[in-house]
Amino acid sequence: MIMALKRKLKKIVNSLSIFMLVGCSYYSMAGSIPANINNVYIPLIENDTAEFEISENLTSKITQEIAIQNILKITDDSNSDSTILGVITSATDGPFTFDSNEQVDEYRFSISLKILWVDNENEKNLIEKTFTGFGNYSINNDPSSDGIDNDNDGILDENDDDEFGDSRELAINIAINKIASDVVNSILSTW
Ligand SMILES: [Ca+2]
Ligand SMILES: [Ca+2]
Repeated sequence: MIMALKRKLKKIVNSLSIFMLVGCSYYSMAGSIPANINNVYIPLIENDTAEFEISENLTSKITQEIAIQNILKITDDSNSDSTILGVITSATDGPFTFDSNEQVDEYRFSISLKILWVDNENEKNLIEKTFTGFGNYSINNDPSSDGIDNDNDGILDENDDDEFGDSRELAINIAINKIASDVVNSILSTW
């Protein structure tokens, strides 16, 4: 199954290069989604990184967001109208900012996910794009009192209902939620 998907991915990437050579735009078939696309199959996102679990969490979050937005019917049948293939190409976790004593002030957890949304009947890409999400955190303080706007929404610490719990775990979830929301917006923008 995975091998078949990989072959398919490779085939798509190859045909994509040809498109790029002849100068066609490869991202987004702006305008309307093909009438033949009613459902989507979302296999487990591949993980090229050593960061375990984010693959399952990303896959279920993206699936959940598509279901909530009621964009496309989710199917577990690979003979679907369309397929979303994802590969986590990087996951980094490290010092992001330093204070005046050169001590780490903020850490940043960052994930990059390459997404292909494929029209299976016509064997073409509806979306081919890399999405990035990140969350900032402190290893010394709780997210609700670390002075960091962890989810980058302009609301800080105790004023933000989203800033609580384990700081690194929160940063990972923020990154995953951001990517899932951007993927859904990207699908919607092809309408
Ligand atoms: Ca915030
Ligand atoms: Ca905070």
